[in-house]
Amino acid sequence: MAVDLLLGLQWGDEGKGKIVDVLTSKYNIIARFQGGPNAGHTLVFNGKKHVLHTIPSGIFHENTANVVGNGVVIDPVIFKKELDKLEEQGVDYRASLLISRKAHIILPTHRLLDAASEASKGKAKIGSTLKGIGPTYMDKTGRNGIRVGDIELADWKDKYRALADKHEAMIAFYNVDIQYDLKELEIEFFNAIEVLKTLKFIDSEEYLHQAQKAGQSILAEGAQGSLLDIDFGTYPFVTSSNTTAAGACTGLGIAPNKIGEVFGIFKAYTTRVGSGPFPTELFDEVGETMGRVGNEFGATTGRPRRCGWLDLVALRYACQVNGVTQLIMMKGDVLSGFKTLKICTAYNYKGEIIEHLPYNIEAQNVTPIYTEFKGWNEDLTEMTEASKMPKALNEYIAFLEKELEIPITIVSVGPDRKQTIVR
Ligand code: 2SA
Ligand code: MG
Repeated sequence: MAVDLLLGLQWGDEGKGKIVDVLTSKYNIIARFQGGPNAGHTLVFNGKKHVLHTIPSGIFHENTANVVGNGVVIDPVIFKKELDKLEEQGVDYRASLLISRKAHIILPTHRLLDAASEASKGKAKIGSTLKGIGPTYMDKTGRNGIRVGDIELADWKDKYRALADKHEAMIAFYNVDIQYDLKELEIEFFNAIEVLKTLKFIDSEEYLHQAQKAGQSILAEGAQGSLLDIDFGTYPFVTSSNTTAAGACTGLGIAPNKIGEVFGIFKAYTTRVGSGPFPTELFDEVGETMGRVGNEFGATTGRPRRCGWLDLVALRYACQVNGVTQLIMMKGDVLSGFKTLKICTAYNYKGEIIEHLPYNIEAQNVTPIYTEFKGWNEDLTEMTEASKMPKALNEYIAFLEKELEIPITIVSVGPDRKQTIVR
């Protein structure tokens, strides 16, 4: 069976966790392929909110296997906290949670390096989540990283020490004011490593290959969003992994010809957390309302998210890079009550009208060109049928489908599993 992908098409926080949770009953396996504890996937069901960072969003379903793939970076300390939360809720993850031996480990010093790098940049900082993501992927591509499989080896602590010592020298080189007690951090780290060791480590590419051969269905769950992709995002204000479809191939060992549906998920408007260009960003009360009604705060860091109108130029680009076959529109309910809605359909880029995403979308080069739409006042949060959707919402959706030439098959109207309209 083909492997389906679910990817964020904007700057993250599109609602991937919720939709994976909604779709999980159709799949035998949910697999994460990139990112790590920088992600915050929020799921709401039975009146309770759950936030996952590294663990795949299928974990609350019995009989679903959850694979943390080779492309993911794992912080044992945060991972342990996630496990503790699951245990508190009576979720039995022991049989269903599988971790790739090739996934890289985030060390305490990676987190410190992230902080030092950000502090050294001052105003030009990336606005990272400070989870050590960048430094860990640097060690991966620099061929210095420590992988999950290493901690099964007798001498891995020597490798750890050498790397942590090098990191300390690097932190000193940044010459910024970072206070830390590595001894203390290491106690927590090595305790968490022992917990990690009690879980099932697998050769995940082989596991997924055999599962596929046996006819099992697999959904690859993306983290962050396409515009945060290390290659195709708004570099350098991006994360350090490939968040786009190709990342699922390298992050799980899945061949491109084994990919089936590509679910692209986007918000009916746009948000971004952290620094970097955002052409349709709003600094007025419209943006403020979106943030308030949409409860736009980082699920990992609690930072307020910047808000703005839907950017079709960027969305078109993301659909193209990912080969999206079905679109899922989130948070339609948040747009209820606006008299007029806007969609950015082109950019004025240095005086020229363009419809593709240029190399540089910094504010001084790009002015968004908008098409206006009539708003709707109906509360959508109780709506469960497409036939009940207001006319203006249908027009908004029809316009996007026509422009993107991809069907919008799901419209989400609230954070709960139940607040989902299938079209
Ligand atoms: P990092 O930590 O090195 O990956 O940060 C680099 C940039 O990537 C952005 N980034 C994110 N953007 C949106 N959501 C993310 N996850 C959390 C959430 C974020 C949070 O679900 O809300 O809680 O703040 C995420 N992870 C990374 C980040 O803001 C930087 O711009
Ligand atoms: Mg999120």
